[in-house]
Amino acid sequence: MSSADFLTDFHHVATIGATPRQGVDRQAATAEDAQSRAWFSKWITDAGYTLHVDGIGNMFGLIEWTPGAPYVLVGSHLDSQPLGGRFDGAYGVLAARNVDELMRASGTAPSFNLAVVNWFNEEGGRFAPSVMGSSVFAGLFDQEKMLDVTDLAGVTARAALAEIGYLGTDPRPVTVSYAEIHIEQGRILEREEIAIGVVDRSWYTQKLDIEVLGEQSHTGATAMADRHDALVAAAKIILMVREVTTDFADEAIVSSVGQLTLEPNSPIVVARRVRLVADLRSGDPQIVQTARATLLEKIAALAVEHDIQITVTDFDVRPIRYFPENGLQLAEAAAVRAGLSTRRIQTMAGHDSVAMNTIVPSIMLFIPSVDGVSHCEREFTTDTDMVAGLALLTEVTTDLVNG
Ligand code: HGY
Ligand code: MN
Ligand code: MN
Ligand code: MN
Repeated sequence: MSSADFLTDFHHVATIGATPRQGVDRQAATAEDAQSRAWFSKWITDAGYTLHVDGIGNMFGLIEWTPGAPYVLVGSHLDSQPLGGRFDGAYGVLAARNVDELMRASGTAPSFNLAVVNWFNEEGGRFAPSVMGSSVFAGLFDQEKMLDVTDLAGVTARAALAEIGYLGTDPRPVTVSYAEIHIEQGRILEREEIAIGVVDRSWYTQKLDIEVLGEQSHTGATAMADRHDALVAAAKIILMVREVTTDFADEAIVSSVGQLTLEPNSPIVVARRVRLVADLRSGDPQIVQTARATLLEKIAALAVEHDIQITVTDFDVRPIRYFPENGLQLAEAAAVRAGLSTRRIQTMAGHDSVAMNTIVPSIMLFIPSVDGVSHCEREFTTDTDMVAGLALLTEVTTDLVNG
């Protein structure tokens, strides 16, 4: 495998579930996800790896150089957001698969074996919460509960995985360490013209599940004074979620409502029910807590003003997690060998490595995102930056495997 082979493979995978504007739509356990999984399975087995699929659809390609030795796990995710980017996740899976052929022969049998992983449902667009497969692997989420999670059409993750033939029963590899490379999805590396971000910690993130219950009525016959319009109140909440960030320094907290469901969603009916999901993230947990308290206060006042019922439930709460110092230094030393500039960086996006880091020492690496955009079809990273990252991941993995 050469970096040219890697690029050929990467640009081929970008055609699976491709969208009209150079994005991909491979939501977890959809037919498009199944296509990328089928490609991954063939690619892994053709290369002589053993394929395991576990009980939550995580896919592992195992190479056993040293019988009985535990595994260094390297990978990311092939699933995407709706109309998402073709680099998010897929880059890390493709890079991982190429590492074994590029690793420098150390002459002695490696201390550990290598496993390449494609995690189930990292994105959480169809089945919430995100980072699902790796969080089950790490014991952070209960597998059966996650398999019972439903999408907006009421389909369970279990049924969806069974439908595409990836509800597995294979054992999970005994893992000693984890490495992942990923696009930054922000604009720091690009702005500072740095080749590699070495992730030292994650942000504090949490979501608010907000249900607004008004009263369904006729948009024509109902007097305005008699309307209890759930959508009007929901609209005010959406603005509040954005405006609360102005209580703090610029970019100290980020928040948006990204998902809204509306009932009955008829042009001649005043809305009865709206469900909103708000995503709050900050480098400082206290800021999120303060913003949350402000929102709850304002929402309570809104419910009285509009004489409607509003319920707010916290979910998907993720504390800041720190990556181990020796892993950071291993990555930085490898980058020096590879001739790549680095800086330490806090990730604002969720990643499988953040889950894995709760059970084994993990290393998370970023390469630049053009314009810092992601989770959209415009997401872009250059071949040069991807190949540089592949070289670094190879160096890091060689070190990890040789122990
Ligand atoms: O949760 C996240 O931030 C990730 O992109 N799924
Ligand atoms: Mn990702
Ligand atoms: Mn993502
Ligand atoms: Mn992610």
